[in-house]
Amino acid sequence: MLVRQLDDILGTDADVKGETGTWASRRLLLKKDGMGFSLHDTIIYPGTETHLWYKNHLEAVYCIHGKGEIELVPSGELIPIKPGTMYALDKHDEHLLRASEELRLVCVFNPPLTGREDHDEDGAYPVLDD
Ligand code: 9YT
Repeated sequence: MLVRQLDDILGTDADVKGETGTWASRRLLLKKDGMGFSLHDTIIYPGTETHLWYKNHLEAVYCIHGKGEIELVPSGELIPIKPGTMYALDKHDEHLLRASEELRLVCVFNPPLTGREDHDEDGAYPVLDD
């Protein structure tokens, strides 16, 4: 059984800050843990917009704090995000994620991330081996 505390991850290699400067991802479970998914406690900084397009991954997101919205690309459809909102990018949906207040999101990735992945210019993560 694996037991981890967020406090033990802060400031380690599993505490990843995006190059965009718009988010921090505290990676609680990674590929090496053998669960078949990775699990992240993600902060989206207030007043930011992040372009995301996970071409190689499926992501489910559950908001536990804050306020924001998603704009789907190219349709422009707006989806509000507040505590209790879950969204799953089951179609590798391209989108813009905006935080009007700091968002705290529980994020699950399949396939699991391996470590310190950051977004490429399209907002995707590469598929990496350990
Ligand atoms: C919602 C989202 O995808 N934000 C970007 C960071 C990502 N969740 C991660 O690596 O934890």
